Amino acid sequence: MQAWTKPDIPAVPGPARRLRLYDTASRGLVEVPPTDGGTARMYVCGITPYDATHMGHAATYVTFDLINRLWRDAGYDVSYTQNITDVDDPLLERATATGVEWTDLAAREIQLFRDDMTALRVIPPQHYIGVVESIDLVANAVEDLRRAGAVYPVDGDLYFAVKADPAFGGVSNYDRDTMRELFAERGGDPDREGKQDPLDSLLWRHERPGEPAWDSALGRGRPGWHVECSAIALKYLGMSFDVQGGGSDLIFPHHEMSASGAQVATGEHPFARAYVHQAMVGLDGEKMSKSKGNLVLVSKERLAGADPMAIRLALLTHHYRTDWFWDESDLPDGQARLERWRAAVARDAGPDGAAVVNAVRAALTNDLDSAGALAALDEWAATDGTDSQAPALVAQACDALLGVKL
Ligand code: 5CA
Ligand code: ZN
Repeated sequence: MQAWTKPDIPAVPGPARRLRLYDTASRGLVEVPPTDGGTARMYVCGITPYDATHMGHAATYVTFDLINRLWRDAGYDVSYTQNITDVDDPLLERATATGVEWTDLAAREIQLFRDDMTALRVIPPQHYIGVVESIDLVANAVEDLRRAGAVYPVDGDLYFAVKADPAFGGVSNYDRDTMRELFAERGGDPDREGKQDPLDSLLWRHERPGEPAWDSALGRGRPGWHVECSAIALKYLGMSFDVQGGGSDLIFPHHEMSASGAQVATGEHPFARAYVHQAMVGLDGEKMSKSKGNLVLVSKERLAGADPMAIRLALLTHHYRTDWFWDESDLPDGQARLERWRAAVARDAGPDGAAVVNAVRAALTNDLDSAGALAALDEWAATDGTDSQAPALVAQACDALLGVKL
């Protein structure tokens, strides 16, 4: 699948820093990649394209964009893969409910997502991979699991036996009761009869009337959700890549299951070196979600005249590991900050540019302290100084490190 337009990324002078991120699996900060130089590899779970990009999605993709930018700043080549869940129950249900072809709905929403990402200056992945174009890949991944003895049928569907992975549970660290509850809430089927363990997850769903299906060695049907991300990540990144990312709603079951699937299929561990999760963005006291419909949409705000850089700044005000609620003052505040910074970089001189860039790098590489980075820049913008190089340097750093073009 074609991704979207890559923004320019200026090089920023001065010493870069190594990135430390909070890893959900080990419950602590880890340095990723663990060594200097070479390629840093990241997989971020992409959209299910049945509705437009909301501020929660945007927060997620901007967070992982910061990681991408900090790695590039530190001299790594970045290999970035993102999937698109372009066939799954919620998409098919929405298409039926609104009387459109599911393929048309997906194509329309994917294009809107590309436009939103381009406007927000998010660096595109090198591999932007849909499930529909990966049916054989996913079917082969299920075959690999079958060879590893981890697959059994239930009424013609195929299931992954979680007991095949001795490390199962090690991504989320949740207890069984919590896992079971979240599994039921997030697309799982703990109570289906015929399963060996309530937590076993669907790998392949045999064809049902009125549903899309593809021929494969597994029979006619379509892939389950989790195995799509194991298969796509393994093909484009390989095992033990640096960062597996997504929103915290994916910790369980999705990231637990996709890690287990890859670990059992390859006999290697771990799937990823760090599991990094963006906290949930909500509206009016509830998680923002396509299924609830309580959405603030990036495209709608853009259409109403919002500067995408003000949207980006509004998102960056919040630390990625803290849940927060979108508020109607967020966008005007982002716009006001953008204008202050634009005026500041238009000056002939300002306070020490190298010092503020150093402070921005220090904050961001410390588990993406974007609020700390913004505070350093706010202070720089509000202070007079004599460094005539500073305005250009600060504008470059905002662009390259924060993705905010002034
Ligand atoms: N296609 C799957 C991942 S394989 C999926 O979760 N799609 S999604 O469209 O529902 O979400 C896309 C991305 O945005 C995921 O990484 C998800 O965790 C994240 N996300 C969804 N809602 C929010 C929210 N309210 N706040 C922050 N991130 C969110
Ligand atoms: Zn995923």
